[in-house]
Amino acid sequence: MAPSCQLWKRPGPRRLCRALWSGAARSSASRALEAEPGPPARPVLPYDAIPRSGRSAWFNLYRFWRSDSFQRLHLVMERNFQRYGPIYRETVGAYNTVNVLLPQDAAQLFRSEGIFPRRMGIESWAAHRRLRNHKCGLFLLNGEDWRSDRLVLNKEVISPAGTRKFLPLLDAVARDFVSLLQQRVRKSTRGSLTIDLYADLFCFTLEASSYALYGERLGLLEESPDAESQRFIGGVETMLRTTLPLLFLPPSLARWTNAPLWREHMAAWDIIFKHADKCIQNIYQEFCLGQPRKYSGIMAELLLQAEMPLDAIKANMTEFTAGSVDTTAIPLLFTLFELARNPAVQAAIRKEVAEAEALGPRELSKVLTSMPLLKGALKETLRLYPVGITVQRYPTTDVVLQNYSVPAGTLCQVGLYAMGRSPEVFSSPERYDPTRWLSKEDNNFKALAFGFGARQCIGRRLAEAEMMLFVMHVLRNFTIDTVSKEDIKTIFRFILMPEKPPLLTFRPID
Ligand code: O4T
Repeated sequence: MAPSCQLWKRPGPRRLCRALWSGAARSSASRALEAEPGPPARPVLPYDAIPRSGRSAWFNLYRFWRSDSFQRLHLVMERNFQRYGPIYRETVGAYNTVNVLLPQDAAQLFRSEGIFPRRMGIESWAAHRRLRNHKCGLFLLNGEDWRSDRLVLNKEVISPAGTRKFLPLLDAVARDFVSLLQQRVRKSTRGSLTIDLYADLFCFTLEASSYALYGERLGLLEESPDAESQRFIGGVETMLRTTLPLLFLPPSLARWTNAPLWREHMAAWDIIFKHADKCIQNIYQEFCLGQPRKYSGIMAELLLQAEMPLDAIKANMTEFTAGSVDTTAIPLLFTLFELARNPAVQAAIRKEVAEAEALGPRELSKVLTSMPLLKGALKETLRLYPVGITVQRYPTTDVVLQNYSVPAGTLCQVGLYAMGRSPEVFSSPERYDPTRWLSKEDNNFKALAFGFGARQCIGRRLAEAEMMLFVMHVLRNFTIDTVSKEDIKTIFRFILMPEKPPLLTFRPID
């Protein structure tokens, strides 16, 4: 394929393309953070000169709706970048955005996000909270309300000290999952296990997150996982799937044009809140009867600290419970698949895991930091399969992106799926190569699946630890293989998902 730099048939000197791909551009992302941007090489172009995809907003919305393009939004964006260049404007319905994909532009958005970073709100989610008189959690809050909750939650959820406390809980669940796999292998005559792990991975992430959040096991890794938890997992999936079509329609319009979709969305939310409420009531009751002596999860710490009212704790615990299932299970599935079809990478990581284990029993956080190749594999997975396909920000000041002036308050998106597969950003982007993250090469603003800055994903450390510990224990005990070496087709349902989960074969390592 021609270097896609030439695919960008946009006006502007060809030397611009060459300049973009020289080392100069790459280091500019890091320079962009230090020095104030120098005077623009050329006069800054006006906002209206930014290339635009499709003309009429409402026709675009209709086209998207008819061709169900919402589920291929990531592919539509990738094609648009190839057609219009590294920046283009999109208007779909009432929704107008400037899309970029180069690290240096992500750095610019970071520099102009202000102290209350914002992403596009989700009206159907906020409408549910109002209807049911629930408080909003971090994801839906903005401004001072967001910041005060975030500062309290950071200590227990994402700080190194907070992470160190919940690591042992996640490790126990990862070990139990491996025991469950070993049990199943023993039952099969062939001494191996070929399985669609999709449902089991959701059970693992729900079990692990619930243990870290509430300090109690749900018992999902036994042979007959409990029905109520299965309903919850289904509820999260339904809620995410029904979020997408509602995203582009104002809820009032959605309510009477798509009553069934709206009803399904509300019902899914009610299942989610019911489950989270049960977990919260259990621990709150025990907490009132006697404070726990040892660490028993994030919620207990928040209750002990009493820096946040109970209804705010509940709103955020509900978001963490529901937000930590699919968003961690799906990258795990993609990682196992890529390790299965890249046996050399799998062997190298298995060797790294064995060497880390040979260093003898140590604090888990030290074990995890001694496996850079495994960490790199997770970064490769999130490069090729970013769970959230964009990072959104509203710049608080006018910002210059690709030499165009973008007014403050304009919704800007970094297209992560397109960035991760762009040969202008990653050499041989199709290769699953964890070592690319180890080199001293400038990787600034290239690993953005968890966002950046003060509003980056608060569940980041929880998700990374769950994935690292899971893959570490699985590779220590099994080889992973897959029949189909073909790429997995992806669809976007508010999170990026596999169209069809792959079959994986696990063989015990005696
Ligand atoms: C927003 C959040 C935490 C609730 C139910 C959530 C979810 C969920 C999520 C977590 C990343 C994302 C990406 N979308 O880029 C995919 C479910 C809250 N969540 O899945 Cl109550 N991490 C979503 S994003 O717009 C943040």
